[in-house]
Amino acid sequence: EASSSTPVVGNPNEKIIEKLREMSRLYLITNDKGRSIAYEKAIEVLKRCTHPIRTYEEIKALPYVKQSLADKIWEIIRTNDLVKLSAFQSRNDVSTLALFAGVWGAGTETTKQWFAQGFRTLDDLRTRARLTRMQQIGLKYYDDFNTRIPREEVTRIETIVKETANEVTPGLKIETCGSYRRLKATCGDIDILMTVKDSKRHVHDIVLAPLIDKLKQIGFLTHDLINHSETSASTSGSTSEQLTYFGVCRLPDPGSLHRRIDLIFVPANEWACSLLYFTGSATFNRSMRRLARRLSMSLSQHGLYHGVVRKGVEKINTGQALVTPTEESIFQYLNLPYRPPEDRDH
Ligand code: DCP
Ligand code: MG
Ligand code: MN
Repeated sequence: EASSSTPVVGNPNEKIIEKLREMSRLYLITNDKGRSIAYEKAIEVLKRCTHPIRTYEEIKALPYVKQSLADKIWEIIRTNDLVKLSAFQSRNDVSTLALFAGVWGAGTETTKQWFAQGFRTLDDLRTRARLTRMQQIGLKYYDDFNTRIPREEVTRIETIVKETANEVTPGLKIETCGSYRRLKATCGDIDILMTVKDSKRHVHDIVLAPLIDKLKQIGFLTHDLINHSETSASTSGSTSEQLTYFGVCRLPDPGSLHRRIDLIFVPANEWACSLLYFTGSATFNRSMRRLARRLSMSLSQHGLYHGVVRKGVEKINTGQALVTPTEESIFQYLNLPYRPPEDRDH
């Protein structure tokens, strides 16, 4: 997603953070995940810092900040500028890749290809590129999808989904996750997690599919992007599967924008681990997984396992699943004090 999250008002290092955030975003766009993550880590460290950083010694004292990054932070403090960033931003390919990255359904490989094929504008894509059905929708609603959603609108969207779900299958458990659950003022999309008690696999197919149908009937869902609730109905055998639906929705008011919505249906025993995962942030999830690894455990959206034996990155023994009825229980297994969603940006 091209948009960045809401800036923390009043952070004493906001100017530095802003520039680092832009660097991280551009590295992601040019497919340099490693550098992008290094910048994100530095941003999180700075966010936690309650005083303005003024000296080189203070920068060097920050955890996770390596030499080259420390030099860049020092440059921002001294000159209020970052030469590398300006150079980055003025690069023809980077600004075009950034523009193309805003097309939902286009990854870094695709945007790179489009650039190599000589496309430079959204109009070029519209008229000359070979687009998947998802990318066509991403392009059509380019401005809508890149406009962040006010919290109040997410609440109204959530209400419609909850009311409709309750008509179709009473007793569904539903929680809006992602940035909304982390109490952000605006959200990039809407992430809704659902489960039903004692769900067996076949129940998923008779719950999610009718809900999607009903939401289409009332004109709320306008387009499908990815619908794994349909495909999974035809594939048999696999157990404990999460069903995902990625689509587009819109409130009935005139002038309301098309919004990206994810509906995720999970088995009841995976609820807490899924809730934790889909609440994020992605950075927080990475550090939780890293911590689990250090404790010979493994954490995913499906569950928490202990007694995991690894050789390098490979798992020699996948361990045993722990019972995780709540998010709190996951924190407990990892010997961590509980952190509410709004404290999970890092
Ligand atoms: N997630 C993750 N790693 C990813 C993508 C997602 O761990 N690469 C998890 C954490 C996210 C959650 O899924 O918080 C939802 O994904 P979103 O992309 O919707 O991210 P957010 O809801 O956090 O932010 P936004 O407001 O941009 O939607
Ligand atoms: Mg989201
Ligand atoms: Mn999402």
